[in-house]
Amino acid sequence: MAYIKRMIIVALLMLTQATLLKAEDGQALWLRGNSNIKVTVSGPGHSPVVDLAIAELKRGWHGKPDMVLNLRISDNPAIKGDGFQLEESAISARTELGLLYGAYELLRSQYLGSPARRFVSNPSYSRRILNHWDNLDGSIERGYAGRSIFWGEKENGLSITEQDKEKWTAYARANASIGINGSVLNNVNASAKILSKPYLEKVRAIAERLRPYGIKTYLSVNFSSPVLIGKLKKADPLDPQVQQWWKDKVKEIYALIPDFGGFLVKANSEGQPGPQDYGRTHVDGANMMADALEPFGGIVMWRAFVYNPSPEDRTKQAYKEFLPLDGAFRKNVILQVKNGPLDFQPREPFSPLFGGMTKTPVMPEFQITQEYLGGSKQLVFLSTLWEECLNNDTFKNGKGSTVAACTDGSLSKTDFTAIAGVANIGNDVNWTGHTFAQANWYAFGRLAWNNKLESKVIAAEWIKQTFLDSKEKKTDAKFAKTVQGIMMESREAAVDYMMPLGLHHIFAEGHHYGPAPWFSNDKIRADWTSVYYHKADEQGIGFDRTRNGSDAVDQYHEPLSSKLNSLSTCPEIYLLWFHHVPWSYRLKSGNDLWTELCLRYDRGVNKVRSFQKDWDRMDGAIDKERFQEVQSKLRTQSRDAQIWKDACLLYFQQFSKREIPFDIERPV
Ligand code: GCW
Repeated sequence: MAYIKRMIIVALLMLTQATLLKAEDGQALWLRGNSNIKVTVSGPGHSPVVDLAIAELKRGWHGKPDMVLNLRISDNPAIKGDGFQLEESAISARTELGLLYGAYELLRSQYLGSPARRFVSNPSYSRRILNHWDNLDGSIERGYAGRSIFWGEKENGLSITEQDKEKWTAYARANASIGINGSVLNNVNASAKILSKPYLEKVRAIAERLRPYGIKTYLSVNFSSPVLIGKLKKADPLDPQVQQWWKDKVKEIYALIPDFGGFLVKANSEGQPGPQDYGRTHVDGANMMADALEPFGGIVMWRAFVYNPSPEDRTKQAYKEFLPLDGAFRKNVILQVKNGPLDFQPREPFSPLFGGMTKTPVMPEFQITQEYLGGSKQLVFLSTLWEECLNNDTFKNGKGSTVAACTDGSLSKTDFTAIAGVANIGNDVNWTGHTFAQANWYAFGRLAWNNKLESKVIAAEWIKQTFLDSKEKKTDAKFAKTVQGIMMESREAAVDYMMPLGLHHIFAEGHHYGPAPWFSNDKIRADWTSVYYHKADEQGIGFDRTRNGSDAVDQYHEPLSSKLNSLSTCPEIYLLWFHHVPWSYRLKSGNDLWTELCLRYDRGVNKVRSFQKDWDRMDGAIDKERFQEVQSKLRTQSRDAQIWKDACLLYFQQFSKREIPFDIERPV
């Protein structure tokens, strides 16, 4: 009897194992919805995009069997751009692409088991773009998921294999499924070679693969290209020969890629060439390129990430540089601004340029790749960081002028809107290195489509599509809830164990992974060292950006500027960003600053340990391969969080000269 019982249990176990998703599912991202349920779909005639939409619906249908679904082009005024309307038996849109997006949305809601209802969905931004920091030799700047899926001089030169093409198609499909409609194929630290004939030929081949999925191709360009690959002596934007060179080049590009999107430019930033090399302004440089692109409908995304060696607080420089240029740019130029005024830190206040520029459109740049958030070693869900940025109130036109409203056209009533995310994609089998880094790619796309979506909803969607079967079981619900909890707390945990209370850029030089608050080197620029940012001394710690200090607070509108300026009203999450605070200062918790700092670091470490325990309990809920990968990475994260805490507390203790409280774990 006992034997039979045992056999039944073994058989049941085998059965459950068999229904678990397989490890290859990492490759399939959130697109595992194949089904055998029959549906009949009729479309408005044949075209590559409509045929794709129909094929996707047939492949992933999880709705009522034997239904007849209608795709139709409609001029319903409620539908905007590539938006769509879903009904029980129809998808309508103004454009064919809208039908494809509607198809993906319908499939997603079926898979997630959300009830079918009639609704319209319009994109928040008209351009939703990935920026690849891929170099032409196949390496990726700040990439943690292998080598480039586009380039690779040493391996295969400019040749293109069938495998490459399949990869590009899979890439395009994944992007389209979440609404991304543009890709910048190369690093903003751009090689001029990208504009040479053989590279443009390859760009054409890539564009052909991306086009059916509605993804436009863009390129990062080097401002000195006319000198580096042309025969010109200078790249002065006011020189007619230089202007002609760009016009000819743009013409050549459009002959190959008729729907080419435009240029992304990093100029006069971190050693890159730019118009200032010739005594010209950013406007002169951007407008020259804009004029060349305009006849073809192309745009210029001009980056605002500029800062120079000077005694001026680095976080103030971009605003000072660009605000006087507001309104002087051509109509097809948009300013691309990182979410914070410094550089993709675990937490920054929003960039004051979002609320500052009134005439020139501004687009947010988020970093999906985890340069400052643990690379592909750490589980950090970035959606909450972006949500926080988008929801910040700039007070540009009074209350409610959020970063989202300043950039999505709702304040300025423009259709020329865009958002960019620095991609975390490489040729690793699972695309992003860490399985959970896929969630950041997914979240970027979802927020770019709808900047009001909540991170907890995005997380739930991603978890179910990535790990779970469409038919929910009891164990699934437990897994989903646990993992959502981990994801939702992960970014705050990272802030706590790396840089709590507004600390920033105390990273080790170069790799930006571990701590080095001690890093200071007289031979390099002050703003490239950590001590510059935390300014710890025997009195206290933090960067004084108040009206008595660098006065960065006044780059924000009232009443925010005064709120940030005063120690008692400045939100504690930004305390040491804006204030040099005495060690004995009492925080809202009642603790003095030193004690609170210790508790925050400790809280961060303990959070990661709790993630480990939660994850361990999920053994058996998903395939072994992804389970073990995440388990092992959480171990690394937990160890490294402790290194952060110990390093920072022991270093800062030299200044605070206070005891580390005995109720937290002592540094080892
Ligand atoms: O975040 C910093 C990175 C650089 C990057 C630069 C930028 C592409 O450390 O690697 O260069 O910003 O955004 O231009």
